[in-house]
Amino acid sequence: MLTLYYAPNTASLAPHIALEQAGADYRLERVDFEAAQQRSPDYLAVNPKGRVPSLVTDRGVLTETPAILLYLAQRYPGADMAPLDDPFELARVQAFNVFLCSTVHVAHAHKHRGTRWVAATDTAALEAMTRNVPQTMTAAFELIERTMIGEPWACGEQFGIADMYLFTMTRWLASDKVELARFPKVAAHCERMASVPAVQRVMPHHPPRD
Ligand SMILES: N[C@@H](CCC(=O)N[C@@H](CS)C(=O)NCC(=O)O)C(=O)O
Repeated sequence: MLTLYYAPNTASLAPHIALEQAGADYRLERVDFEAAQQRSPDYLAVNPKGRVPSLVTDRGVLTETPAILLYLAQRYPGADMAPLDDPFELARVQAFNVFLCSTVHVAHAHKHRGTRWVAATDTAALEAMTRNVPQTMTAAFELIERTMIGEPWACGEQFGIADMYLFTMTRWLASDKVELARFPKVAAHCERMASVPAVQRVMPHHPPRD
């Protein structure tokens, strides 16, 4: 039995979809951000980084969304969530996901989590970081739209872990004040994702948040 520590509509949506797509035996533990539960001693004992997602496995805890997604793809090969037998194609999927993790997620985090980078007392810097989020998220999604996204799925023919992660971040655009309609391929991908049964099953756990 796997346990996914999650918070609604955060990066943890992606592994949640993967667990559902895989038909995995799992349970959910919600981390209440409003109560700052991610920084509670109990949760820090699970994940010292104080972030979600965390996946508790029979061999220990996994963190970092791209790592969790690849683990699930490998643990459930029958679900065909990544091109496991093709090193080049698998590296392309990882490149997609690492870009989402290291660039898009970090750009988005500048909105509310600026104190990771500057002092909490530096309100001018924090406000400037928040103000710039629409621009940095737009730049990242322009790159995805123009140079990265495939048809019909993020990496081409095969539906899988990059789709789950891209969908997760696409859903952040509205709250980041970026119009999805600016990116027709990403918008079509988001619509396609909404019709995937595994996505439909998890969405009640992930209402939009600011
Ligand atoms: N690099 C990590 C980032 C995880 C992360 O920052 N998650 C956010 C939610 S989307 C979080 O837990 N934030 C809580 C906080 O910063 O206090 C990953 O890819 O899993």
